[in-house]
Amino acid sequence: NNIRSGHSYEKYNELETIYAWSANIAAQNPDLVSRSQIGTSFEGRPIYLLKVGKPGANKNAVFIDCGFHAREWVSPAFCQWFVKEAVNSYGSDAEFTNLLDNLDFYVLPVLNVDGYKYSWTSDRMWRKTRSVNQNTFCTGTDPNRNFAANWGTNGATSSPCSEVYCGTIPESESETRALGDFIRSNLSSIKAYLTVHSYSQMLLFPYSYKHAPAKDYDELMSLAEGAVNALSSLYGTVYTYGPGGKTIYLSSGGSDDWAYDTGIKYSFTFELRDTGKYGFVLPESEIKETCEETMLAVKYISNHVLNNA
Ligand code: PAY
Ligand code: ZN
Repeated sequence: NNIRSGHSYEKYNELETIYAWSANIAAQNPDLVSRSQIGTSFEGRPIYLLKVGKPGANKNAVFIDCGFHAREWVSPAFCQWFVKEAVNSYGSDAEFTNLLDNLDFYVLPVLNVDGYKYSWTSDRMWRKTRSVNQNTFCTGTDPNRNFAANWGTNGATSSPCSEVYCGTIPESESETRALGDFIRSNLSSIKAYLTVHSYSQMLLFPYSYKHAPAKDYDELMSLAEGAVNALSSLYGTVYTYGPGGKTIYLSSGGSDDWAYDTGIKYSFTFELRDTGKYGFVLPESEIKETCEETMLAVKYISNHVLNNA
């Protein structure tokens, strides 16, 4: 696909390439895709959001973000893949066409744009944002510890040098604030919140900040089971699933718990391939299979949202 020379769905793309790709795919599919800027990063970069779906009145929406953590490169690759599949499937694949006719998908290809850039130029293992902290040379806040969900407690610290630094206040980061503001402004339509990370091969739902079960535990557990079964049906990839706090570890300030407590029932964190062999440095040769299998889980959840929300 030569939308732009240099862009490839089966490679990791630089930030500028993703920016150009997002402009182009919107320009080339105006009936299905539109791009807006929901904020600006600490270092001044735009944070773009794609709205994907056939325009219509009173549509419910599924929100998908990628690139919270800089080093999790397969995550932005998935968001790009999702938009490609949507535009290629509309009008030819009955299931996806139905989803796009009846739901909007908000796709945020890279939230932590400064961190993503830094992971290409300076430190492949960078995780956090790139905001400057007071009284230290340590840089950045963990965007997934920076939301108002038991903020600053389990699995987070107030030490700016930590990889899980929670920031000075909830949504202290321009990136998390932009996300929070957009979701609060569109709360009546957004029925699902999907945040895409790597790695571990897990599908997590609230809560991560405590062991107590969420009110919707039974429905979320069976939805996660169905989504994971769909995912595994393609290549046999083994996923574990369950509440974050019991399935991976306790952590506070996560966007999934915040979205859930804000009223978005269908709130999930995907941890894509692998289970640690390559970890964050998943080879490009696995992008295609990773994205294809993840599509099945996302479509499974979206169908449930369409039929139940
Ligand atoms: O919802 O429980 C949750 C989030 C858990 C993730 C987090 O720590 O924010 C899990 C990690 C991530 O994707 O950032 C997992 C990776 C492998 C890590 O850095 O430990
Ligand atoms: Zn992550």
